[in-house]
Amino acid sequence: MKDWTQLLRSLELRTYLTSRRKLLMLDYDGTLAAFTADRSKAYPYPGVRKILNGLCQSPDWRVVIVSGRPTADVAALLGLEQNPEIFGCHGGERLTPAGQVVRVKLEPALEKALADARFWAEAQGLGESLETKHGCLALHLRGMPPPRAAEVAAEASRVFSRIAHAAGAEVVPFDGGVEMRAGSFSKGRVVERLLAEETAAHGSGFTAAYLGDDLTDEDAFRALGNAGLSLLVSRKRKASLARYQLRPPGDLLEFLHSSLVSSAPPQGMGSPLRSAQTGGVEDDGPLQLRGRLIVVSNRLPVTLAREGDGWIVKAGAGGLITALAPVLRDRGGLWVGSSGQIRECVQAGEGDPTASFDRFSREAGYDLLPIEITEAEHRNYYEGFSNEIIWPLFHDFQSRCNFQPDYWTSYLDVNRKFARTVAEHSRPDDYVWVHDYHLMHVAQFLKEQEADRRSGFFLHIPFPAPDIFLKLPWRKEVLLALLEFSLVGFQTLADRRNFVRCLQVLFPSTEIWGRGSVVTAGIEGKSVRIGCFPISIDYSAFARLAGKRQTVEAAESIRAAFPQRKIVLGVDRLDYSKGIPQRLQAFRRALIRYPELRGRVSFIQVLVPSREGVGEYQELKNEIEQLVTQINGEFTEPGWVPIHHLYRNLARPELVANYLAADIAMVTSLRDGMNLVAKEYCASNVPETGALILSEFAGAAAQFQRLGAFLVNPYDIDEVADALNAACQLPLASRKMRMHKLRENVRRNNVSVWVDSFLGAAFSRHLEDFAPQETVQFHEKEPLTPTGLGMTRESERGRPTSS
Ligand code: ADQ
Repeated sequence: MKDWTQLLRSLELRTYLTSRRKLLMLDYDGTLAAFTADRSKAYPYPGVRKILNGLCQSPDWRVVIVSGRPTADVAALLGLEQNPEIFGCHGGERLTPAGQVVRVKLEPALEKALADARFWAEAQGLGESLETKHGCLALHLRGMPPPRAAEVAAEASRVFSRIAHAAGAEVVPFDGGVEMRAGSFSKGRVVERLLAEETAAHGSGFTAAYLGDDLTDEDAFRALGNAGLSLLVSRKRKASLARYQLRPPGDLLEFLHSSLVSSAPPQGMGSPLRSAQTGGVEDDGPLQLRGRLIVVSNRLPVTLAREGDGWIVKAGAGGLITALAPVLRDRGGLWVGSSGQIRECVQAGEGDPTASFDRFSREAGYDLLPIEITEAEHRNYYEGFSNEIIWPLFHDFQSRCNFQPDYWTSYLDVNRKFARTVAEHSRPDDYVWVHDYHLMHVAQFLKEQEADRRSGFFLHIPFPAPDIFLKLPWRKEVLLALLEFSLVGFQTLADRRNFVRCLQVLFPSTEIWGRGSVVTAGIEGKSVRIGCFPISIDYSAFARLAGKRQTVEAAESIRAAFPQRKIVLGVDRLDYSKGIPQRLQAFRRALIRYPELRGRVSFIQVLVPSREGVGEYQELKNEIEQLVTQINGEFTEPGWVPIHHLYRNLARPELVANYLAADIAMVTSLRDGMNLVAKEYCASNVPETGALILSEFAGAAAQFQRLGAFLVNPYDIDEVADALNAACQLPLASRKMRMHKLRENVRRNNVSVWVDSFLGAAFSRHLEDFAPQETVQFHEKEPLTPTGLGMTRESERGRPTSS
């Protein structure tokens, strides 16, 4: 059974809370109120009344209490301003919000059986412990010495059962006694009835949850099944049909409070941002973001295009902008970044596009603030320090580093320039979220300029182990600069651990507190939160596009160009970290080791031009082209060319059509922060027939390892060749099972969850809410020996379908 922190992060909770119509079914004793020796004093936990009062007034909610007690008892104990609907006596009576009581008619035989049972119990001297209810008789044993209670319970069960049998009544133990009741009364039936009523009124447009604590609630959990959230309210772990456990009263109150503010997601799911607007509870709730969100990145996430004589700014297609735009819009935020194009346009005499940024800002509902970067800065800060030092070093390519001191000074100057701009355009209550390795010193320079802002930093690329990081001539300065942020976020737990180890090596007095994915480090009087937040994509945007008729047709025409062949796809930005030559070598190796693949597999490698000004990238491009030519020269047969190489930027629909057409995606980076292509491929694979070969050294591997991706060491070309062969041979059912799990993972952890969890960690008082993340388990890799099932027949291959 999963706990509250897992429920908090679950899609189930999100789905439940975001539905228009919600049915909330609650047991009373043990669930909303603690058991007491005197049953007439079992009042709700403090805080419950206030929340239920709020929920009962909301038209979105139908709150129903389902109790074994008579309805009048429950109503009196609850003491709400307006009564919810109450089913008492296990469904034998119903109290409507208008105050009307409706009772189920009892059979004479049942009434006689109840009277006989009462007679027997009174004769045993148990009259004081009896509770007579409509259609039920309960014998309460709470407060009796345990051995005596067990003895009485056993005897009463035996006698009650004998009496009940002929009358069609039931005898059921409950937490604290034993009860005889009409056979047709059960909480499960109440749940079935409520679900039927809601379905009749709202079709599938409602969600449901049931909260209960004891044996009588198990019927309700069973009746609810997968139709809603089943929540066991209990301090102890116990066997139950419920899927989640809430510990009372803390978890219970948080759940109810999340329900009350459900127009905003609950704590840990971004509520710090949104509950401020919906009036969330302040005292023990999360810290609030009161000001605006200021996002800072090297480049603005927009593209500039010609429109007539002028320019038009369009939002980029990346997941980051999609996820952040609503938050920025809600809070009237600001995005600060360079736009090299402004300078280029002015220089080329094509006019000044600055005004088009203002126009974009007005329409988007948040501001774009372009920063001017000079050519020298571009060379030294961007191409130099960022891409000739930090990029290779952090990707473990230390021998590619060019540790030029000039690069360092330029890097600091540009970071200071960014900080100055942020300071000028922000206020003390704004939150500054800085992205990536180009801007690690922004918080430090904000402080230098006495601009006191809460700030967080997210590193999109890996963080290296100490033996590599220590090579950086400015290692202490970089670490100290990062410690000026109040939250530093990484893609994976392994990156976060590397960072902590580097701190411990360079600052031995470093102390780390906490567990889970966000911890706190104390260093030289400073404290900083350090967490891991695996980035993701806008899952539904990819899935939706992949389901469109035009995309499906485009995918079909790609497939038609490769008849009767498996399509293997690689999609990368041109970069040495992506391991493209090694992948081509592995493909060649597969054709040698598994000659039966020849003529049956076609490899499409899509490369997006990148950092074309940097010499190394030009060399890499040449190396890839030579390899493609060489392998094609070696294996091409009439009607079959092994490798198709595309060197261009693809528009999103074309990219998704390629994802949809591919049987296998190869993501074999030598090192990668996360790798979004892996996630995009899965999201786009709507028929769930594809297979993913994934590098162990991509951040995505930690999440995908146990879900059926083929994990490979990209340097081991034999292993990659084996994986390719195994993926080709994988039967349809296994492919479907694996891809389904992968897609579910991406769907649940989409980019909004990432934004929410980062900002949640920046503002939450409860860092323990952030559940631990997985790391790659190198010893758990599945063997890649051929399954012996042979190549899947073409007829088995799931065809893309339109939605
Ligand atoms: P990148 O190194 O750019 O990102 P990646 O995560 O794979 O790597 O993202 C590449 C993006 O480019 C994807 O969204 C993909 O769709 C797009 N793309 C690739 N080829 C394309 C083509 N030919 N045409 C159009 N689009 C193409 C850095 C880090 C990663 C980290 C991300 C996000 O290096 O490790 O995952 O940031 O944090």
